[in-house]
Amino acid sequence: MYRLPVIAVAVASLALGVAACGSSSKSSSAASSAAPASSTSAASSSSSSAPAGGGSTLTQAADPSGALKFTQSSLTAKAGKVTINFSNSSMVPHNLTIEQGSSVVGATPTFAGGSKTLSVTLKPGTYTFFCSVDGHRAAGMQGTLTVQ
Ligand SMILES: [Cu+2]
Repeated sequence: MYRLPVIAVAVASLALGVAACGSSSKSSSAASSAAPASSTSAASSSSSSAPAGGGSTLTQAADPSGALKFTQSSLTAKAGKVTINFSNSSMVPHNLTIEQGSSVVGATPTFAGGSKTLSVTLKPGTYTFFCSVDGHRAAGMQGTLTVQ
């Protein structure tokens, strides 16, 4: 009768242990202080060495007056975990979708009035961000995200 709780605790702590190990081994490398080698024209598409932990936080906003555009047409981030705080204070529903080639790598929900946070792990490269609401991208609601 009292074996069940013991097993449950064991399983739970095992899961915790695995999760802790996994996340710490990825993010604990304290190499983020090293300056990136002077960027020779963005041709390096290889990701041989794992990106250092830390990551970048970006902010982006939809035009507050309701125009179909973002306030910034280009964003730059460091490779690794990229967090984007997207705010939309207008009445027009928008989202922020990130795409590389034709593959969506992440998106916020569509919303109006407020802000959403999107976290994605990105390798160096050039990405496109846009609003996937019908017609908005075509109207100009897009830009470039460069990950270094
Ligand atoms: Cu939109």
